[in-house]
Amino acid sequence: MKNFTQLQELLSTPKDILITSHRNPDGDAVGSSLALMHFLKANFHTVYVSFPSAFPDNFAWMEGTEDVLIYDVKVKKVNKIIDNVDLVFALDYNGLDRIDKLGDYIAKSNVPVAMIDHHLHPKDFSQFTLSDPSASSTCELVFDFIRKMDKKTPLDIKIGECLYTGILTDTGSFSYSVSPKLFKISAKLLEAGVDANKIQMLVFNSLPEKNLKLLGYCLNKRMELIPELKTGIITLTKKDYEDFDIQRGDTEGIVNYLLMLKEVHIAAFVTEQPKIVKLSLRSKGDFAVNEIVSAHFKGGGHKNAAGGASYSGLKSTVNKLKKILTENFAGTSFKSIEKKA
Ligand SMILES: [Mn+2]
Repeated sequence: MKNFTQLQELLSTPKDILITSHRNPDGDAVGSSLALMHFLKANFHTVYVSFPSAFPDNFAWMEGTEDVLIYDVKVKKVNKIIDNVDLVFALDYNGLDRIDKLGDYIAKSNVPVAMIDHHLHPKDFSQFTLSDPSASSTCELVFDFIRKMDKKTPLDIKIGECLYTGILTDTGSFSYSVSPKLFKISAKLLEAGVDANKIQMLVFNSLPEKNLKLLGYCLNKRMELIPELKTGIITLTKKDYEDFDIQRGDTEGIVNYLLMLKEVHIAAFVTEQPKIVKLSLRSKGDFAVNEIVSAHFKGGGHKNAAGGASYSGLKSTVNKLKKILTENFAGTSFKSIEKKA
């Protein structure tokens, strides 16, 4: 970690701290933020947590969620907190532009920032930085950070549950981004008392009925396969959003179903939002979908999982994507990947 000693020094006496994570917080965002909150509180700091927007219901069981301040609805309160804290933690995002107006306010406040994150190409905005794109999750890095700060105290079970949740969701239940180190950390979390079955149930087996119906609809009515591009696309219109009463988080993970098909190497989930069209891309093997979204759809992410946006309509966005994939498919980069895959 860059400037770890200085951060350790700063945290050696009780401080006021704000922990932030990204919009549409996922298991890793919520888990890493709350785990760090519990750790810092146990070390006599005053800690606040704020996300730009609300988190899905299946994470509400984690201890501490009731204290999370959603910036969209608590702007003034959080701004006042930013004015008064000694330190802001930036977890699971790599630039203040990723958290919209919350990031603008933090940038203006000149408060020191400590970033812990695993996304590629971190921006230069933090005084203290733990950035490792090879890590499975921010939770994995928060585990490292906590152990580095305090080697002696046994890991608290509520910290363990939060960290395990982020690891579980960011690795698709240990199906990608895994490493020997990650399994060692996970083993330590289980030794601390984390019940892996319980968390699997709480996070993945607690869907409302409408989500399963929406998934069925996406696969049955909204899936397009393009064998020559090894691509699958699912689209949702504004009307679909109304018909299924789709809320934030309800479409999480749907794109991954496309990758279950042997012939699909690139998966796209394209949805019509009130003002923009959103794209979520996934891939198998070496095909870097983050390069596609950063070059053409004002987005970014990881090699195998990235997101972006378009300001043209749903159909023209899909057509643009197909054209880009056709060009990439003809290019040498994709052919070399095909051989490997
Ligand atoms: Mn993450």
